Amino acid sequence: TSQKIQVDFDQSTSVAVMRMQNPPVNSLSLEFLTEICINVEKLEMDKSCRGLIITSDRPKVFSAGLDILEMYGKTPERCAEFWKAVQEMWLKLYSSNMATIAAINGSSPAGGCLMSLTCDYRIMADNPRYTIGLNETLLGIVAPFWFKDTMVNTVGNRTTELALQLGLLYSPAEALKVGLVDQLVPEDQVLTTAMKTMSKWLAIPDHARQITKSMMRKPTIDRLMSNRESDIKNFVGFITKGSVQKSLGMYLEMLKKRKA
Ligand code: CO8
Repeated sequence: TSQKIQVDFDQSTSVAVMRMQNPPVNSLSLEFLTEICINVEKLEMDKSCRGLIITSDRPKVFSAGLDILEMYGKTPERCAEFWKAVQEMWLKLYSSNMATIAAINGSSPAGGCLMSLTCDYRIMADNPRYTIGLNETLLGIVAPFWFKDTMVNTVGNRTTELALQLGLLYSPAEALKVGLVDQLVPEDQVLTTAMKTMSKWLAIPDHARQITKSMMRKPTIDRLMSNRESDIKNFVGFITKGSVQKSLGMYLEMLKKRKA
């Protein structure tokens, strides 16, 4: 049992709801990523669990993405360990046999957006204060090829090209328009809509749905699977550069100032 992830599995519906509760903003630290992976793996192995809904227990934020502090002033060894966990989270979720739905009840930048993109369907709260997108370039960093692939698979090449270069953070209405999310609902209906939608997905025979999902995603998954080590090297080499560390430091400063 963990404190940062709360899983409620309902035997009668075969659906698990995974709530992220890592204050203040569900940022994905090494420890938190590890907990997510352990919990997803447990559900994956439980054959009675057919559907997974991922949501946030925090107000206003689904997930702030990767914990920037895990990439700032850390040793190369630690960075490598962290990146391996990010890969693991993506691999587990993107290749899950469960039907997965992201109930996006708050902002979802960068790694948070990636996490929701691994799901089969995305429902977002229709609150114009929330944003979603792969905004890495705003931090002076670059979304890796498999982040890019996941986005291309969802919204196509041109939209991804614009979004990634400009670090676009979309409002819910804009996200719906480009297909980054599938549906908008009032804030208090995100989870209930996810439950209702899940029953539609679970009406499809599992084996047919699973094979189809795998057919769609396998080339993308294989690309990382066969390049994990070089992707880690690449990340560590990039993130530990002085110029990149400087950009991250400035971004952290900006986050603090914005608050004050
Ligand atoms: N990591 C670490 N700390 C964070 C993060 C984060 N991602 N996001 C917010 N925080 C901190 C803030 O600095 C603040 O700290 P403090 O209380 O000490 O001042 C605290 O969390 C609360 O944040 P806010 O006051 O900003 O909370 P709000 O509710 O006003 O806003 C947001 C929530 C919208 C999530 C806002 O915090 C935000 O925009 N955060 C930044 C999100 C972001 O840009 N994330 C990108 C992370 S990079 C990533 O995920 C992919 C990297 C791929 C690597 C590729 C390299 C090669």
